[in-house]
Amino acid sequence: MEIKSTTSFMNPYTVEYELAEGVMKEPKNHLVRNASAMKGHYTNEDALAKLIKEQNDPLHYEVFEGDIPQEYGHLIYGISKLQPGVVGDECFMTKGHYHTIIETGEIYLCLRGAGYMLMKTQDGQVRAEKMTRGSMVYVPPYWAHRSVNIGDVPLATFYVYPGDAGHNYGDIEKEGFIKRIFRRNGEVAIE
Ligand code: PAN
Ligand code: ZN
Repeated sequence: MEIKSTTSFMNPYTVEYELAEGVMKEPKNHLVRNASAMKGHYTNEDALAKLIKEQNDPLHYEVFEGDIPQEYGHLIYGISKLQPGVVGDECFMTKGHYHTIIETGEIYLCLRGAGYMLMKTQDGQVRAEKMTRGSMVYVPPYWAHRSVNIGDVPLATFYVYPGDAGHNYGDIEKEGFIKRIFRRNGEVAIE
């Protein structure tokens, strides 16, 4: 067996999920982003500052991940769990990113909650795919992606993407996503 320098050898293994709750049992990595990590992303900066102050910088979203080498050939998988809520009237969302290797896609399977996968290309195309339990969104290569929670419970998605993809947050911090998702009197608006 030839093992290439690009791709570490690993033994197969199994991970258990609590599918109804959207929980990965015994994740190896746990990333937490509180509301303060979202400065600059929402339209209403004052509403975000108020939320951070009044609720003592509450949890915004978490990522639970397996311990997979960030290498060509491997597949990085995990659960993204985004809290419900609004900043002003804009729905809670993740920062969003392009992959550093932009020719890499991603699969998202919604396990719990309701939301959108908001996507954009560098030349300004925008798409929003609805996610409810059982929806799988294919994020093709070249599309930046951000999850948005439009519901009242956490939005939990299972994702998998190529190990060497990497994350480019800087361009989204500069460009934004063009469209935003709001909730007003129970109605969802994409504007
Ligand atoms: C996901 C995201 C996760 C958190 O694992 O990283 O949902 O969102 P942000 O990365 O935008 O903070 C993914 O798309 N990985 O490539
Ligand atoms: Zn991604």
